[in-house]
Amino acid sequence: MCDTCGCQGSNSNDRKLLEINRSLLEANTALAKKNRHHMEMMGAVGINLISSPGAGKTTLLEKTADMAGKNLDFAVIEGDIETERDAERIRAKGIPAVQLTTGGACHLDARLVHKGIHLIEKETATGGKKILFIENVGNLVCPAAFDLGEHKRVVMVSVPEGSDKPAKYPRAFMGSDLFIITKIDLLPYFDFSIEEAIACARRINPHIEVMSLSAKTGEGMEEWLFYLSNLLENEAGG
Ligand SMILES: Nc1nc2c(ncn2[C@@H]2O[C@H](COP(=O)(O)OP(=O)(O)O)[C@@H](O)[C@H]2O)c(=O)[nH]1
Ligand SMILES: [Mg+2]
Repeated sequence: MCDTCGCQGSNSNDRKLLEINRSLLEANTALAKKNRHHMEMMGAVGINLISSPGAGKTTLLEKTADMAGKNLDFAVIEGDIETERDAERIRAKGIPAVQLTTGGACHLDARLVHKGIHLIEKETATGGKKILFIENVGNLVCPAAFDLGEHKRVVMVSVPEGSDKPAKYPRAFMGSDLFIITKIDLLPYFDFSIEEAIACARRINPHIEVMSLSAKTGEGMEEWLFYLSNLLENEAGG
């Protein structure tokens, strides 16, 4: 019984909820392991892109296609609550893309991504090393809790969002390999502090790599392309 209000039920209900959540997450982790193996069999390195809506995930992928051209083999699994729009944007660049819609859920899970991997496999050439981007649903909270089977997790914050976001959404930074500060062409118009954002992120995750770029002007994009080609060199199995 709760000492403060005398209620009976809430503690046992909370415990049941926790148990359900735990078993859901365990099932997700098991399926994520299979996804990772599946991607490795395809010669693919999976990258899970996490950010708030509008931070520039799809634009970064479009610019990656523009700048890398045929030098980088990649495909995209798009995640959104509704619409095929992001997959259409990627396909317009000549890059294979499939769209997953969650119908309301604020994150992708390993089960949906499993479906996406089967769909994208039909769209991509067999053999050769490739990057498989998974653009998560725009949200800095729930996607952080779900392993999709990716090899690298990239968290993005754009300049207009403010440099305090790593401190406010620590879980997204805790589990990420790379932090990208996007839209740096807008730095003159916002009081965003790159130093503060990096310091916040590294207080949470001292090992997180950091990059800053603008997909609009192309500033910082070379470092990103270098990061991707290194990944293909060192991580892809195919
Ligand atoms: N100024 C500026 N705008 C950007 C940049 N990257 C994306 N945007 C804009 O931000 C908006 C959201 O971008 P989008 O890629 O759809 O974000 P997503 O929801 O994270 O996929 C669009 O209007 C883009 O044109 C950038 O580097 N600089
Ligand atoms: Mg998008």
